[in-house]
Amino acid sequence: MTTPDITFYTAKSPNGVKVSIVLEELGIPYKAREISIKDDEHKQPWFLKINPNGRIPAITDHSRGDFHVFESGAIMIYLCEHYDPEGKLLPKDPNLKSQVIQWIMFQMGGLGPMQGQAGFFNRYGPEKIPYAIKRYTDETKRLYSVLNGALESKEYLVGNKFTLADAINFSWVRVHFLSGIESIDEFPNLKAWVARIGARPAVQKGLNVPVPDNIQELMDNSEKLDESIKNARIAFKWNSTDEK
Ligand SMILES: N[C@@H](CCC(=O)N[C@@H](CS)C(=O)NCC(=O)O)C(=O)O
Repeated sequence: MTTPDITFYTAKSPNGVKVSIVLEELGIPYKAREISIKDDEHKQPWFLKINPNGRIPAITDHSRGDFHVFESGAIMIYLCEHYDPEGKLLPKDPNLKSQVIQWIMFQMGGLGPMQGQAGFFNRYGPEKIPYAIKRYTDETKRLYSVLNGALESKEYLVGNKFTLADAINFSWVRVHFLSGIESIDEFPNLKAWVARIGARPAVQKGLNVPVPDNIQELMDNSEKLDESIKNARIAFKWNSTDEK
């Protein structure tokens, strides 16, 4: 196995911490490079060469000829293919591997986009549009119910051990509150799983990259929550309905 030498481009975000959780779980050395969304660093020509989609996260693997990877799910798979020889997070068994990839696709194509829109319309957007709020909140909750069902009598989504399937979905479900879904009490398996995954030491480390995690503080303090929403609106230029 090549000795890893990775730069991890990220910002405070559930898509970013998916990757830092994997880096920490696998003990891969990396340098985190915080990208300033507020200053549009992710839209600069140098960064677009790394991620043509102009979004975080992305990585550059210097030990493999400065190979760039963008899209969080693809980065997680890449890291396992090169730096997880035992198949700790991405099993070698083809059926288990397929199941993990199914849950990766579920998150990338479903949960992330739906919960992201729920958050936008519930908390961050410049207008409150009831139909959009209902549509994305209902769909996010439906996806939570799918996860809750899959976790019936199980501690992890695939093969009775922590894998990429858990890491990728956990990073979004844990911030349900920021998306306007105040509680997940109606999904008891999911709630217990969030606590279980969140208690892993490597997950805790990953959640604090590139800046300390403050989700609990935001849940406990409405003034801090309002301030954080205001800052996100400015950073992401969500203050008006004009196109960016
Ligand atoms: N599908 C992409 C989504 C990446 C994404 O949307 N990243 C957000 C942060 S969570 C971003 O960079 N936003 C910058 C912007 O909207 O200008 C992935 O999973 O990597």
